[in-house]
Amino acid sequence: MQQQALQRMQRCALGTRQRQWTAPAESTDGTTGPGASPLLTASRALALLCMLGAAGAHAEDIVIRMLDASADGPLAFDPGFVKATLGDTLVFSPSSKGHTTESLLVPDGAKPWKSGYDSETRITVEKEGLYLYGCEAHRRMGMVGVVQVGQPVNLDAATAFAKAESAHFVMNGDRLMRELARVR
Ligand SMILES: [Cu+2]
Repeated sequence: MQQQALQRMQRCALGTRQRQWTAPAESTDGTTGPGASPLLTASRALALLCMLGAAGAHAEDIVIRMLDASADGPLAFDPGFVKATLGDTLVFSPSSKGHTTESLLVPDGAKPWKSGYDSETRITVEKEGLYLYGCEAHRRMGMVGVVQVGQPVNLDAATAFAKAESAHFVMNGDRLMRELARVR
């Protein structure tokens, strides 16, 4: 069927020049053999690009590393602030050992999460707003992060939570408020 569609496109494209495309004798993909045509290859590439565009819809994987030490100090998620789009997937990567990821605050209707230790964890964000999260073992050491998805519809709740949470930190004391200040 695909071959027929390509032949139709080929005939259409070449019609004005009155040229007939003939299928290569030994090839079914149209890219090799004596009958191969650069135009057919181009139309195939175009069709492939269209398929990729439709399937991708710009949803992205966003990697957040769990680290013993980062540019922002010890015990950190890197990057500590992420701006994501609805449908993106956060990929928490256990780059150092001994960490987890768990949501501390999520927008209304969003699913909370809690991972085991040293596991890659994939979270697809399906509700707009701010997500605050931390590591179970190092939450009190300020191993926390912020994700913004679309508009920060729950900014007031997130700010109140972050202030209360930060009061318990024994290190990286200003990290959560700093990351939250990056929300736009
Ligand atoms: Cu940790």
